[in-house]
Amino acid sequence: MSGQSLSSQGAFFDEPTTQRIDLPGADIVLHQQVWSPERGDQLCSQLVQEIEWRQDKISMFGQVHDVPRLNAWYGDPDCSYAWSGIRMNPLAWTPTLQKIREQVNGLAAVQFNSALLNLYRDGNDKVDWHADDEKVLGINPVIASVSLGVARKFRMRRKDRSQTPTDIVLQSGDVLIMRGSTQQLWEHEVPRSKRITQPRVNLTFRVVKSSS
Ligand SMILES: O=C(O)CCC(=O)C(=O)O
Repeated sequence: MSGQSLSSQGAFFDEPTTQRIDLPGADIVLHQQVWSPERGDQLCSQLVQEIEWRQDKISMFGQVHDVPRLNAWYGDPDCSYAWSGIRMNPLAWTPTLQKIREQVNGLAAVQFNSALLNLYRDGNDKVDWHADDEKVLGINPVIASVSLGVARKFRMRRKDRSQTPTDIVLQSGDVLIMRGSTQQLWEHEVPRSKRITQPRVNLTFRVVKSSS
């Protein structure tokens, strides 16, 4: 494991807890167990079945590859989104997503209008270093990231590399909220972890300012 690890690994809390993650230039709060681990795992299985997952492709150095995870984009009707040349029109909120959205809106005090969903089928799936800094999200976006299913490392590093990367272990039922200059100054990844055999669903709620 690289860097320091900030979150409890495998800890169990009876009550939701809120922890500020102290990283220079970042504004990050981790809400642990917004859903119990059991409820988080149930929601994960439900979303694996219910969501219209898509296998996107990415072109790198003249070759086309599968993106190493499945994705879906849900949102209000005018919230289309594009990243790495992939354009996504929003699917309509399902009742399950709508309930999750309402809870996350309350936690963050933000009315999110869209969510990017990632399905990591097992530890081979990953997301590479990036920041959620697309123009359509505006300056200093608020991103609320819901984790359901198996725990995975969420690694953060400063774009200027002035700090050792930091690992935050995200457990089933956790919500990580990033605000302020976090996306301007920091990048994140979910690294591959070959020994993990269970799925994880991640939902990053966003406010898309206008059609991209
Ligand atoms: O799975 C995660 O925790 C992070 C997902 C992510 O970085 C993204 O959707 O932009």
